[in-house]
Amino acid sequence: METERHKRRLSSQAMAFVLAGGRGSRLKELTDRRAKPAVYFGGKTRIVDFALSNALNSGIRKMAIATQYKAHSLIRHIQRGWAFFRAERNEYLDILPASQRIDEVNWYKGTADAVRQNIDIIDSYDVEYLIVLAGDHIYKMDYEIMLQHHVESGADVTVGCLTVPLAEATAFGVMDVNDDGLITSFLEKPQNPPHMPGDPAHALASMGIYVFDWKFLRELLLEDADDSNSSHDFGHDLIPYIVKNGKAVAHKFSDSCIRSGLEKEAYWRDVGTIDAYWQANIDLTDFVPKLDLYDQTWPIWTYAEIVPPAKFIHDEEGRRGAAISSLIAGDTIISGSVVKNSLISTGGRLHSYSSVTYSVLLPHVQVNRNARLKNCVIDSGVDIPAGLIVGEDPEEDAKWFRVTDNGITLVTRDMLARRQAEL
Ligand code: ADQ
Ligand code: ADP
Repeated sequence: METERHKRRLSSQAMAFVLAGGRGSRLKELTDRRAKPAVYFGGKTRIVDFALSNALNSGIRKMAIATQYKAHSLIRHIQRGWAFFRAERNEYLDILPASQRIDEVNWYKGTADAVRQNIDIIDSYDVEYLIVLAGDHIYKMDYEIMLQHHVESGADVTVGCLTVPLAEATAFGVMDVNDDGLITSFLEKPQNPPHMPGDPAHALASMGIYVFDWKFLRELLLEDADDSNSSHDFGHDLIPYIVKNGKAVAHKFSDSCIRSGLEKEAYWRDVGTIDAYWQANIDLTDFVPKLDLYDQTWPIWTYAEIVPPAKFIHDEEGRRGAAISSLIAGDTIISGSVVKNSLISTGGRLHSYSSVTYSVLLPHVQVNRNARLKNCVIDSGVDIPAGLIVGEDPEEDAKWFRVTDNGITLVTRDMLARRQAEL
């Protein structure tokens, strides 16, 4: 039965709580100095912009972002790019670094503890629903649809989920669901994940995003805080507890995409490893990428400096500077260099006789004369020396840089400094 409550836009009664405290250690040196949500993606944006933009585009105007690990560049980014929320319009975005506000002993012990330590702040916004998001995934999703599903089903918690290859399921919360969409079992990162009924190659995995009635979650967090056996984590503790003792409902990402009409094909990436990160970036150079960053109905907002346009020039010898099938951000100068199937972020400087192929360059990378980069991820601020060739001889590259099993090479400032010092 449809009630008045159903008719109101649920996003206006919801707060998004974005978890952004984890390191994302599988991204290796890319997260040595910044948290995974602060890692650049797609030539202009950072990973966290996707969850925040989804919340904004879904109509949510109360948000909080919990930070912990190496949060400086993340906080700076949020302050510069997301400072347009106005209290006068009942809009809020709070940055909540772990700051021992409650018990003066503990930093955020786990994801649930990050919410628990901020109960008073959430209370002050007087919201009906809390939507817990991870700040480290690339996808577009209309959370209003998930909120509607939550209210319609009367669930204690609604868990976003998608199918993943069974071999990858050990990195996820894996669930069983009955015909009514009720979650009947939930195993966090199981060593031997169960497959989906009738589909031995796939498992149903949690996206790590949850909708709760705030009153319900508030009670549960207080109980959990007193439980000495709990690690105070949604995936390990709270979700399995509700599956056993309450009503947990699965919200399928693919169904959600169809209902919202947002995506032709459900697209979600964890970009948790160098290989996955490289691939998801390079996918954007496809003729028709699965992730459409140019969709004006669902803009991905970010902070970007106002800079001069990208410039492509012939060098003094008349060699043409060109980019093909590539994404080139502003303030980039490509002079007598050839770029193919690559992303060049803000402030790139590419000099004569150099080439960049199937590579992801983060902001302010300089590629000097005669350097050749192939299948690389180059961290921000790296100055590639003249004549350096990366991506053609994995054994040589591995002496100085990180080369993945799939042959992708990550180069950071520290790695190059070590190389320069030893050569
Ligand atoms: P993981 O992503 O492995 O699994 P976790 O490392 O807890 O879980 O990170 C979840 C989110 O919380 C990330 O955005 C991270 O940055 C943040 N985070 C981690 N520790 C934090 C802390 N102490 N304070 C604040 N934020 C913190 C989760 C679920 C799985 C699900 C996957 C989907 O537990 O069930 O399958 O997400 O990727
Ligand atoms: P961004 O993520 O914006 O590219 P930078 O790459 O410039 O930021 O730096 C990432 C993080 O590393 C920032 O938080 C910065 O303060 C920190 N940082 C930069 N240089 C150093 C250094 N030499 N030692 C320790 N931390 C550093």
